[in-house]
Amino acid sequence: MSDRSGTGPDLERFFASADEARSCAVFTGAGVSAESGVPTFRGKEGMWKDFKAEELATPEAFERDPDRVLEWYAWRREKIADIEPNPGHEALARAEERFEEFTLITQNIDGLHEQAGSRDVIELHGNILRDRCHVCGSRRGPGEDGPRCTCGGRYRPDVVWFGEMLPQQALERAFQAARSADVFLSVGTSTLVYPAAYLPFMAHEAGAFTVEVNPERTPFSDQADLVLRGASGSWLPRLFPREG
Ligand code: BV8
Ligand code: ZN
Repeated sequence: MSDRSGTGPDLERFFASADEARSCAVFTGAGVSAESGVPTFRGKEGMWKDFKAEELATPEAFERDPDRVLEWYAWRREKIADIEPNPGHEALARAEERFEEFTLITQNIDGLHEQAGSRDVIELHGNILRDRCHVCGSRRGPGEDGPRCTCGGRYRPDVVWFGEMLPQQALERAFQAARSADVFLSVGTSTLVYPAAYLPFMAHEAGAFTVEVNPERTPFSDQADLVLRGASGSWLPRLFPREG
């Protein structure tokens, strides 16, 4: 039997729904990686603070001054080069076994969910460890360098910039998972960036038991069935404890 020590009324409600649930979907944002040392976007130590997102994370910025944008991403790759998954990532990797159907949807581009053992992660905003040709879209993994693709186009990080479409298939799968989840968790996201931020609202509309895990309020807080105010690294291992 899993360790449900320290179960208060909040966790009771979660376990009651989770025990009944056939399908679970979890939606994560930068807050889940904060405890691994990755700065969030909009927090006080946020990485946007020296730059405006619209300035750098856009195709216009890349077309106007590619070197400046690539320098910023090189700095970010530096910052996440030797980070490790934290107990929150590990708990979500364990959560897969707990449900007949489990979908992990992330806005994060740091690859930490896969590193923690999560399989089949839906990366709505891409992955900073890969490059993509800005012209023909062909991808390459980390370590391959040289600025240009064989088609002549410049390589850029394989992430979704403001004003760019999200990968259509990934978005469709995420919408489907939100609509069919019995339990939906929204963890570590300011719930400000669309269309990803539709997901918790869609799950709530479709009747899922919705949980928000975040030390601060978000636009979704009032609709969530259960709000767990605090860090994902401490709440998630309690929601998905080690078995045994
Ligand atoms: C689209 C990848 C249109 C790149 C990112 C004007 C012009 C153009 C578009 C728009 C516009 N106005 C609005 C839009 C739409 C725009 C948008 O939503 N803007 C917002 C700001 C209003 N969206 C887009 O542009 C999207 N594309 O709409 O295309 C279109 C339509 C048709 C045809 C063509 C085009 C693309 C959006 C994707 C942008 N890419 N990142 C990169 O990273 O460099 S966004 C960026 O924000 C990251 O992906 C990040 O994941 C995402 C969301 O942020 P969060 O993850 O929530 O992180 P944040 O720091 O905000 O919050 C952290 C949270 O964690 C906080 O709540 C904090 O309390 C909590 N926390 C802290 N510590 C912990 C914790 N929680 C738990 N535990 C802890 N320990
Ligand atoms: Zn190309």
